[in-house]
Amino acid sequence: MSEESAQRSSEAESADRAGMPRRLLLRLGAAGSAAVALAAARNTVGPSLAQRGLLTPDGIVDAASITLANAIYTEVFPTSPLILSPFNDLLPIPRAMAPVPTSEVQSWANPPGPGPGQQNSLGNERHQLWPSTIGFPDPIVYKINLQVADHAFTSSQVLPIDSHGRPTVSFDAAGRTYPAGTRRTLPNSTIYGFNGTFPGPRINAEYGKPVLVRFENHLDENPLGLDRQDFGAPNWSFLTHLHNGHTAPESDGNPHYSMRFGPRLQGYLPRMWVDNLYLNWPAGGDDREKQSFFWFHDHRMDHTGANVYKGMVGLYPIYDPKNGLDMGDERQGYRLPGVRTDNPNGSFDVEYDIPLALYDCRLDDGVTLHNDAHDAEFPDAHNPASHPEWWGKTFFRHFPNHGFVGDIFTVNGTAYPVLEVKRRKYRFRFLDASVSRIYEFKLMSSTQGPKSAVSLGLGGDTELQGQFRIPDGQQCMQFTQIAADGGLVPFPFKRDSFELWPAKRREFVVDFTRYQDGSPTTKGDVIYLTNVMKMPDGRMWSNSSRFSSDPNYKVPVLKIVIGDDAPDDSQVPTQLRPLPPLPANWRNMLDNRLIFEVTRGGAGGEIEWLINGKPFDPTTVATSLKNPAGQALLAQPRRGSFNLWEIRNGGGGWVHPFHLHMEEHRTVMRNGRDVTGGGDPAHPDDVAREDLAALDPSESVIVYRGFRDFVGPYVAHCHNLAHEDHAMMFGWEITP
Ligand SMILES: [Cu+2]
Repeated sequence: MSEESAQRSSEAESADRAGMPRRLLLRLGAAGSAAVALAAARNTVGPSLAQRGLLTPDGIVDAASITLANAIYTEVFPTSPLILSPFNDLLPIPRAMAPVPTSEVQSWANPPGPGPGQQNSLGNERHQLWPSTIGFPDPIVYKINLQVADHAFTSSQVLPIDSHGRPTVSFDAAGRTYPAGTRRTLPNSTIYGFNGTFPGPRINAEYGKPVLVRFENHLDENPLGLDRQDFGAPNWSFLTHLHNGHTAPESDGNPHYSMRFGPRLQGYLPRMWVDNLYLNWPAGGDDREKQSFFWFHDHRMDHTGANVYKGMVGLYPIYDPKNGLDMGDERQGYRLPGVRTDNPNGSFDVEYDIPLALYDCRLDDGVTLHNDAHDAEFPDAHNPASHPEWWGKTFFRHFPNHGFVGDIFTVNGTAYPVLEVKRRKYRFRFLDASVSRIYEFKLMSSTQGPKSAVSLGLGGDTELQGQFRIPDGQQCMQFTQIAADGGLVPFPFKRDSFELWPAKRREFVVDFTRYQDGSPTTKGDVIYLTNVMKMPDGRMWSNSSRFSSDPNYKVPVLKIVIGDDAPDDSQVPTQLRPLPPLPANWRNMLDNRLIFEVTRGGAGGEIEWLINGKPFDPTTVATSLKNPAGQALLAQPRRGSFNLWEIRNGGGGWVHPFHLHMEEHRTVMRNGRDVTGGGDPAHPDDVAREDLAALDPSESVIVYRGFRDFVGPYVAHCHNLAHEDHAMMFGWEITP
């Protein structure tokens, strides 16, 4: 969409809702906004399909359209060039971002504050709950600009290869062609990044100390004159969600909110800003609801996957200073690994406490056709076409069918990095920031070291995914899990491997002084963080430890080198954070539960993925399937209530990482079995608080959760971002 047409649609959106103030809309609820819903659905279900004449006047894709829509997908991906010197670039470890000094904030033309119109640049919102209301100090202020920038995934030279692993031709932006066998240096990829970096800034937060981030859109500026290619929200809008902060709707960055309030668009356009207020306050003020690792990422409707893949990822570990329990100081509280340094600028850093954000990508080979249902939104690309001028830069297809998996695996923005550790314990905070890929990690040693899959005679897209193997890799250490999505678990537990689904966080302590057989490590020893899950496409894995493991699929993603001894005051505690109470009579709530079934629809295209048979409608709340009590309830809980929600995977051989915003849940039943006394062995984290339900094919979970402290619109959705962007999402709302 051009800037001009973005402006036009912005005006149209505003006109649609002119004179309809927020409170009125809230009161109108689902029934009253039905008319608005229909109009909005036409705008949001699929502009590109509409432009191609594939939408019928009533907004339903007809049978002929389905055939056409299916015909316009190209599910062929390029093979990325082979990285020739992996495991040489150092793992980037983001330092804590500096807050904006108070004096500077006060000099802003529109400083943050609790008053009417102070929450965004449109002047139409206020913060629902300013920190003083709950006895908290004013927020620490950060400023993050959305920027066009460039990023290098590796400093290594590369060898262009085809899907059989054979050397092939390559290209450059100047129109030159290089013969097969020519080693190349990669061009930087264009990113849309928080402050222009990937991953974006890291904010080290603390409970009791609210944070306000002013996100400001500068994506209309392109100072380096970079090629924007054909993905990323076409109108350059953004919508930032702190996953899974206990946050008021206006700061939550979700499209059920943004289409109705605030920007009244899928996201905030260039030159707009929004103040997201993160109270760093646990749900219900209950310490047992405290979490430990958030991330902030784009949530712009219809282009979340593209925007996240284009770089909109930031890290937000949250510490708990109360009684020194988890404040980044291993000498007190739970004594988890971490040595804290308070910086003069008000931030703090914690050594031995390292976030690891996993992200897979593909680089353009210059010959693969760019072709999908979104092409009309990027007219400058003249798709369907191949783009030799983009050779070596990130390749993305919106791909409503199978999702999107890359063949280069990166950690903290660097492909196949190396980390030197001291001989002591570390805390690792894992995050899957990938569009669709699920990982399963083990810690392995290897005498022979990594070999390229090509050099082992392997070929074909699936076998080349990950590029490298450690054929003689053997598990040598265990992980001690200390946290899941929802924060510290009640008791640490050991794991030989763990799965990491999109948007999931898992935290582990790893002791680098000893191997699992008890023998000591020595300086210079090498350990590989190794992915053993083979996932050929976004549907699901073909091989993992749980299902037909492939002993040959051992892809090293991070090389860890043992260094010198270092003091270690940390301990692995026997107990961590207790779970919030589950009412003894929770089974009595089963009949009245809300039921949401995620399925693959028959319509394809923009509305391929459905919940309870419907594509996402941002203007209204979803309706539950009929529950055992015979009711089809609206997803409209009252503030302060608790309920059971069932999420069903409607089958078809797909897995779905299903995410519910705003409060952590606890799984009470999986596949009809009570798991409160101990999880399903396949899902050991069911005993933890989570915000993401991992659903194997045809599985169902029933979760218990609360709806506290705020009112207004939220969403729940599949976090396979290709599914989310093609309508597998629903709106829900907390009413006063
Ligand atoms: Cu899904």
